[in-house]
Amino acid sequence: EAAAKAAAVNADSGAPTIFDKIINKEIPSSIVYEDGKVLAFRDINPQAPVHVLVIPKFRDGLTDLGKADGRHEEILGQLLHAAKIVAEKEGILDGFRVVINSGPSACQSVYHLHLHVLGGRQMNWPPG
Ligand code: DGP
Repeated sequence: EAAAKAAAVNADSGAPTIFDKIINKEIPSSIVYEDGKVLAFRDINPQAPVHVLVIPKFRDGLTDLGKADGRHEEILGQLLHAAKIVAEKEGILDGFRVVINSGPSACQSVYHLHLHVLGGRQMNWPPG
C-alpha cells in the first residue's frame, strides 16, 4: 500500500501515459467497447471477475477528475454511458461498481482519467 501511494504521488506530470499507447494500439489490450470518443479495455490487474477501464480517447487536460471543468461535461457523460454499455456487455447489470480514483490520496497511478467498472462478485462497502 505504501508503494502504491508513493507511485501515485509521482505520477501526476501531465505527460503522455501508457493509456496513449493503448489508444494508439502500440501495446495490446483486451478491448471490450470502443467508439469515436471512448475506449474500454480489461484492467491488467483485475480486482474482480469483471474489471474494465473506460477512458476518453482525447485526454484534453483530464489527467484526473479533479481537473474537470465545464468543457468536459459531454465526455464525462459519455464515459458514464460507456460504463453502462460495458456492464451490459459483460452481463453484470444486476450489480456493478464504477470507481474513479482521483489524485494521490486516492492512489491514482495513471494520469489519464479512467473509470473502473467492477463486478461479477459481491462488492463490499466501504471500499479501502
Ligand atoms: P488507478 O490506480 O485508478 O490509476 O488505476 C490504474 C489502472 O490501470 C490499474 O488498475 C492497472 C491498470 N493498468 C496500468 N497499466 C496498464 C496496462 O498497460 N494495461 C492495462 N490493461 N491496464 C493497465
